[in-house]
Order: sequence, then structure tokens, then C-alpha cells
Amino acid sequence: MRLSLRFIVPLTLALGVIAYAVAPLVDDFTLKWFVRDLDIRTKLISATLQEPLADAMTADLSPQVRQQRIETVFGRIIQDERLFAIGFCDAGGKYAYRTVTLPRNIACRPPGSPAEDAGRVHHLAGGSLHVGTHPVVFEGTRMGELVIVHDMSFVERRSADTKKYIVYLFAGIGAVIALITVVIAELSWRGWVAGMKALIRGQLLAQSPEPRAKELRPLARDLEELVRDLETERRMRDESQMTWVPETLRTILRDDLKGDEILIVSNREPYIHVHQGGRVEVLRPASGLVTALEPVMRACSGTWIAHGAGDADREVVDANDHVQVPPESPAYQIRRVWLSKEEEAGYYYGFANEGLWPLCHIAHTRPVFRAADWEHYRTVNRRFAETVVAESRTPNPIVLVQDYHFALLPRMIRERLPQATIITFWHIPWPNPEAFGVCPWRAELLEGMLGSSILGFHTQFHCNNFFDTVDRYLEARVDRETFTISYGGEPTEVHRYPISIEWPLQGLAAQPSVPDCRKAIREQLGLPPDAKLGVGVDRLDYTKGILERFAAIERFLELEPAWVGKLSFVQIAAPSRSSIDEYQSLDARVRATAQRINDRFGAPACPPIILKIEHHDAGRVYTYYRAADFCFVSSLHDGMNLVAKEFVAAREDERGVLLLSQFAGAARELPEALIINPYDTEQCAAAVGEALTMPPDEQRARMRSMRGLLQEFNVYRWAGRMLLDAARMRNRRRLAAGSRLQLAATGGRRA
Ligand code: ADQ
Repeated sequence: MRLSLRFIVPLTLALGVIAYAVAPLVDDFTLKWFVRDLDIRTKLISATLQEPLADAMTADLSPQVRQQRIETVFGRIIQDERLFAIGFCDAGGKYAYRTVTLPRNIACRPPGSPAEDAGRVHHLAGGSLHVGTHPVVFEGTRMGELVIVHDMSFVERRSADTKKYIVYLFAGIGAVIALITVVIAELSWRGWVAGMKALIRGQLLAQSPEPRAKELRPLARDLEELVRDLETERRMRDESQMTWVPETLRTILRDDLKGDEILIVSNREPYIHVHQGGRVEVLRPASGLVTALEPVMRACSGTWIAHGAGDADREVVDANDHVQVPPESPAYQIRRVWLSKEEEAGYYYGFANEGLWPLCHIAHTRPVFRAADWEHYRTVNRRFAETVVAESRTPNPIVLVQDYHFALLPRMIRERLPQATIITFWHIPWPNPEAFGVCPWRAELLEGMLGSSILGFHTQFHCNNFFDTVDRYLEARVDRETFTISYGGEPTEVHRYPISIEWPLQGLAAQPSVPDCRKAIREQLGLPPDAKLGVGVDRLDYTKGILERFAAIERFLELEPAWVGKLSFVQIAAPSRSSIDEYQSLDARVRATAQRINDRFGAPACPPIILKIEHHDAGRVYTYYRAADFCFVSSLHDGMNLVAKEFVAAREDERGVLLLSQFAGAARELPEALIINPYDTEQCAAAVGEALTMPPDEQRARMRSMRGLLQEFNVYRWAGRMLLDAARMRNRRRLAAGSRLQLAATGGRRA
């Protein structure tokens, strides 16, 4: 609009000025035109007067009567408003008769003057007069000549009117021309801009079906980079200004996702119903995943789809297998999926935990692949896909798929809900292509995962391994600059989303002070009050490096025998996947190793290893973290490892030392820990010594730095960043769809 005004007004003014410049020419032209008109009129009047004049002059009348009669005729004629005066000049060149209106300064022409074809224009003070002369002839004798004077003020009036109309006309033409030009320019501009936008989208959305305007191509790359930089900058700025709390997630859901439908799929349920003491109890498994995703679910009243594994799960669901949770104030629902014992054995224990788990963790445990397990894995993934479709109320929900139990699920959902935004998070590491390549169904797994809109890993290293693997085994387009893989259909963005813990840890509010925790735990373990205590908290899993940890403690006591009887290491190990041979064997080896070490250093008051193979509730685990002098995380390979982060979060006193494996994703974020290689027993033993003797100031400095990071990069940020990326992606697709509709409506025309 502003552009139009800026163009129309000056053009109209310019044409107005031109019209003014042209006006004098118009004046001249109209004057000539009217003078010619008056000449003709003069001739006509004089022809009309010839006869009555001759009659009056030749009649036998007294001079006074003659004069009176002639002047009466003249007077009658000048009634015409344009005729100003009439006079009759005799043969001697003097006025014989005249109307009183005839100005004195219009004299008769000298006798014998030649006849005039055209009149003369006299400019007087009051205006202009047209003076025409015409001879009066009677029977061949020239008796004199008539002087006919016309008032030319009407000519001036008309001329002024004409000038005015011409100016209006020019201004009007100017406005019309400007308007047409503006409309055409505007349409071309829009077309160009639409072309530009489509071009940017065409670049960013690799699969854009829109043709790209040829003339815009040279700009494509620069623009694309600019848009990406701006987006990254905005995202970083926004994120750096955000405080990540559950409310932040609710705000994202409301403002960025505008209340879109959200479904979560995980193997494990956030609430399990079990029989305990003759009653049905609800258990809430301690899991970072539930902590992060529950606020999302509460805020959007979504549906969480999971395997109903509790022995009382079937008793509490409704006819559609739904149960409202949390039990104390229902805010969302769990949809339980039932699996037979065979299916659970094949899909969960078999393919997922004997196949994929050792495949993705480089812990030198051989993966086992059985065709029957693979079949169950496919069947169960298919059943979850059908459940997602059945549960979704809209054609384009956001589906958050959790972990390696569902590698095939994203593609299966994509086939049924092509408009869904599918975010898959892979909680375990992704190995290099050679390691992954041993899987007989490697291509099917990759194809399944590439049904995701966004695929997340904990570290960039895992993302890069995934890119390399796809590059090696699929005919896909891998763009590491835009972190995108295109493999038929929608492209998949691959990003790093390091998982974390809630901040502050909710369970800490109910915890006694750190000195009280130290005292209580030492008493419960029967240790001297001043005994040094190390802690390890893990699922009993061969990837966690529990035996390597024990070996380090043993080596330390071997090297530093003065510590025997003064140091205990308590290992809290939750039984896990105990129906799998490998885990049973690990359980036996862990027990035997602990026994052997204790026997070797035999110090009953303060045994080197205290083994607690049982599940503890979260509060109890935090008490151990607070009671310990150091926490030992020695994973042989770990996606992230939340124990390391929980230990740091639990230490409000800013004391305690974290020993952290370089092969855990957490090591990338917590370099202030003592970073160790669990395969290097000597180094680990030295690290134990360093932890026991680290000055309090150094402990505090390291802790403070790690706690600062965890506060900022907490689990709400992990979930929020994925949701923000989903919102950005959905918004971009909406815009792209809008512009495609527009193109279709205009018959696909482009500027
Ligand atoms: P996990 O392999 O289970 O998770 P981890 O990240 O350490 O490993 O989480 C374990 C959780 O279980 C912690 O919250 C811990 O407190 C709790 N826990 C451990 N032993 C316990 C016990 N004996 N009693 C009670 N609670 C116990 C997978 C990946 C990790 C990744 C997470 C999250 O293997 O690398 O960090 O998912 O993505």
C-alpha cells in the first residue's frame, strides 16, 4: 500500500505539472478557434443587417428619426450576450450610428481601406474584444462599413475551463497509468518473492516438488545459508534465555505446537500395576525418561502407549485398554499393549536385548540374532504401529518413539499416518558401520528408523556413526551440513539431544543433610564412622563395567595397602534381564569377584566391596550418593549414563568426586569429572587414589562447574528442544503446503 502511494502520488503530480506546461499552447489554439468563429458570426450579422440598414438609410426620413430607427435595430441586435457593440462608419470614415456600448478607442478605418477577412482582437483594461468590419453596399454603391464588436470574455472563460479540464485529464491519466503500473509491479514482486521463498524451501526441504525459478538459482545457496544461520542463531538465543522447568514445556506445547496431539511410545510404562500383599499397587519406575516426558503428557492430556507388563495391569484398564494416570490426579492416559510370553521373549529379551543391545554397545559381548526373534520384533512393532493409528485423533499427531525396541515402528507409522511428525530417540550408542554391519537385518532396521521426521542420539559422535552407517548400507542422500538423510519420502533430520535429569532433583527435598546421610549409611553398613566410601549404582549389565570397577578397587588396595580396612566400595546393582544367560553369568561373576576381593583383603569391619544386588527406590539411591566420597561410573559403553548426573545433582554440599568412563556419553558434558578408561586398571586405581585424597577446594570447584551445567542442561531442555524442532518442522511444512495450494490455485504460474 505504502509502495503504491509512493508511486501514484508523484506520477500524478508530474503529469499535472506537464498539463500546466501544455496549457498556454491550448490557450493559443482555443483563441484562434474562437476568433475564427467570431469572424463567421460577424459576417452573418453584417449580412443580416445589410437590408434593414440600407432601407433605413434610403428612406425618406428626418435625420433624427433615421438615427433613432437604425440605433433601435442595433440595440435590438446587441441583446445577444456575446455581441457587445455595433457601429456604422460612413464613407468619410466617421461613425454615423453607434450603440452607446461602442468604446471610444475603437475608431473607424480610414476611407478606402481594403476589406478585412478576419477581425482584430483589442485588449482593453476590462477584457478583450473582437472587432470585425464589413462593408455595407446598396445597389452597387459602398455606403460605409459596419463595425461589429464581440465580447471575448466568454472565450477566456471557456479557455480557463478547458485548461482546467486538461489538467484534470492529465492527472487522471497519470493516476490510471500509475495504478496499472503498481498493480503489475506488485504482482511481479509477489511472484518473485514467492519464487524466492519456494526456492529457499526447495533447498531446505530437500524433497520440495516445486520447480525452481532459473534466474533465482545463483542466489539459492547464499540464501539457504543465511536462513539456516538466522534460525540457528534464533534458536541459540531463545534457548540461552530460557529457564527449563516443566512450565517451559507447557509453554512450548501451547505457543509453538498450538495444542497439537502428542503420543508417546515406549516399551516400559510410566506406571505399572502389580499385586503386592493381596492388593493392587501402583509402581512408578525410577526413570529419567518418565520424569522428562510426564510434564509433556500432563500438559497435553496425551496418550502414552506401552507394553502392559505388570501382573495387575489388565485388571485396571477400561474396555479400550486405557488407564488414567497419575492415579492421584489423572491428567493423561496409558494405552496398554498386550504381548504373549513368546512375543515378549522374542521381541524384548531376544531381538532387542540379545541382538540390538550388544550390537550397539561395544562391550565385546557377541550379539545373538535369531530369525524367530526378528519375526516377533516385527510383529510387535506392527502391533504398536496399529495402536498408534487407532489412538491418534488427528491425521498429523506428534509421535515420540522411545528407544531400540522400536526401530521398525517409525516407518510403519509413516505408512499409515503420512502427515505425522515422528521423533525417535535412541537412548543407547550407535556403533560404527563395521560393527553394525554384522546384523542380518541391518537395511530393514535403518529403513524403519528413517521413517522418522527427527532422529535423536545423545552425542554428535553417535549421530556421525549413524550417518556413516546409512551411507554404507543404503542408497540414501546423506547431507551432513543440514544433518538430513533423504531416503524416499520425507527427509529425516538427525540431531543430538543429550538427555539429562530433572533440576532440582525432586527426591532431594525429603533427604536428610549430607552429614546425616554419611552417618546413617555408615551405620547401616556397619562401617566405622570415618570410613571412606565409594559408590556404584547400575542395572546389573555387562556394559556398565562393574567387574572392571572391582578390579580397579582391588588394584588400588594392592598398591596402597594402608587403605585396607579404611575404604569400602558399595555396589548397588538392580537385577536386570535376568532371564538372559549373559546376565545370569554376569550376576554370578560379580558376586564371585566381590567375594574373592573381600576374602583377599579380609577386613570385616570395612570390607573392600559391599554388594547389594536389589532394586532400591530413588530416595535410597540419593542417600547413598550423598553418603559417598566418590562415585564410580565405569561403563564400557553407555549412551549417556544418568547415574553420573544424579550423583552430581545430589551433592548440594559441592563435595565428592566423580570417576567417569570416557566411553559414557556423559563424559562429553562433564569433563571436570576424573575421566577414566575402564579397560585401564592401573589408571582407574590411580583415579581412586586421587579421589580419596582430592583437596576439598578442588572437589568444590569441579562440582560447582558440573552442577552449573546440569542446572542449565536438564531433562526439560532435552524434551523441549525436540518439541521445538518438531514445531519448527511442522511450521515449515505448513508454509510449504500453503504455498503449494496457492500455486495450484493460480494454475502453477510463477513470476
Ligand atoms: P540405563 O542403561 O538404564 O539407561 P542410566 O542412564 O544409568 O542407564 O540410568 C539408570 C537409572 O536407573 C538411573 O536413574 C539410576 O538411578 C537408576 N538405577 C540404577 N540402578 C538402580 C538400583 N539398583 N536401584 C534403583 N535405581 C537404580 C539407558 C542408556 C543410558 C541412558 C539412559 C537414558 O543405557 O546410557 O543414559 O537410557 O537415556
